[in-house]
Amino acid sequence: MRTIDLRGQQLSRTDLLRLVPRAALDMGTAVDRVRPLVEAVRDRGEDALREQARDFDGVEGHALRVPAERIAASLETCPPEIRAALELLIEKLRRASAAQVPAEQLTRFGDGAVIRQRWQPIGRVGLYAPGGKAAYPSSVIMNAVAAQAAGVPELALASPAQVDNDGLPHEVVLWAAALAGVDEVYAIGGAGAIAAFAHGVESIGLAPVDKISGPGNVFVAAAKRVVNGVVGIDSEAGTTEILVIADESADPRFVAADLISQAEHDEAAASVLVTDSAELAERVRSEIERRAARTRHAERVATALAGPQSAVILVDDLATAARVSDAYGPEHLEIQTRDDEAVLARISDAGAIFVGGYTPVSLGDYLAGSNHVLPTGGTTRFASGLGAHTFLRPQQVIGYDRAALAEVEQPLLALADAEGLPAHGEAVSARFEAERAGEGA
Ligand code: HSO
Ligand code: ZN
Repeated sequence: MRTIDLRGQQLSRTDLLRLVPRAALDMGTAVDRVRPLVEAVRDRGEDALREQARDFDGVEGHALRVPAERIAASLETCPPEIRAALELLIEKLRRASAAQVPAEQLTRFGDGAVIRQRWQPIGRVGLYAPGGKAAYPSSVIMNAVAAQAAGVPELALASPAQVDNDGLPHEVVLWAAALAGVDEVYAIGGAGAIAAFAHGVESIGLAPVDKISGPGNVFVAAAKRVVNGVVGIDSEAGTTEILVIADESADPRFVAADLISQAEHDEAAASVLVTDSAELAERVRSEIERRAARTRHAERVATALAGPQSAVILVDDLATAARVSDAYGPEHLEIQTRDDEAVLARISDAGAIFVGGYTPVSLGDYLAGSNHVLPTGGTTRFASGLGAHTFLRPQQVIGYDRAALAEVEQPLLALADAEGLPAHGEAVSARFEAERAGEGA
């Protein structure tokens, strides 16, 4: 990991935005690469999907739609401890997701003037679970349970076809779909899946969705950006990032293990340590060296940690560490310091925040009860993680009676006049014309 030494410098927010490490492949480039794939699926449907499955997944002649019976039957091969773990995840996530559903709100401006704000679920949602370098049953559940908590009536799931599962998605993905109660599943991956959700694919009975959610690599995130507007999307949940703010009180073994854990996802994953302790930085480095060599995906981890997106950043104090973190806007932020709450109070931009030495990101990836589909690439400045709210739209329902309308008539006429739109005012006055004609007589 390279070192970025920011000590002894007065740095503005603009400086920090420039200095924080970022991935070599930016979203703009990824968007240019996936646009033709998305357009091919829009224009040629199933044929284009089959070409892409052959080129990217190495699969041909497979069923693009997984038969519902096959999803249910998959559970027969699910080992009991995995099933129990998936069920525990579902149960915890259901509780936390239910708490994300806001109650209907009522604002009264007098007796006959009421505004109701109701939260309306999206009608049909496409959920994506990646399947390239790993299988992601946990992501299936993160998506499905959040959508179900919102009351979404129709869910479709897509995950890449696997050579070693007869062109079906990973078997573990089918287990998760079965346990979460998702029975519309497609063996389609990457940008093609996003395009198929957005535009629909008639020949396989895939109707277009209203919103797409789910994590993926940078190309999946880019494809979501391309179809945004045709359909809604959740956040741009691209390649994983972890940023740890730690001081000398942190345990270097914990910090190292957590930085490695997210590097395991992808060569382009980002692991960043921000610390005011050069000594801790050194100890974390040697822990990483020791651990990273022994882990199963040692090569991938080494590439991710050596990449331009990963770094150890040295700062003068934890207040600066918080500013650096905000400039980065990490998907996952861990705080392991003497006073975590004080650091937390300084943080504005992060997808999810893991407080204290016993709250590793991988707890949140699986079983904290929180959702692991989170914004990346600095988009935490304006986007949030997935939750029931992702699938809900606030709708205002307005109801005024005659007296309440009469009460605002004059100021409304003044506004209509100010905007030069008199027919707007007349639409209100028209309701009182008959009465006034009577008065005048
Ligand atoms: N850390 C990933 C989620 C995940 N990890 C799934 C393991 N499985 C992105 O937040
Ligand atoms: Zn993870």
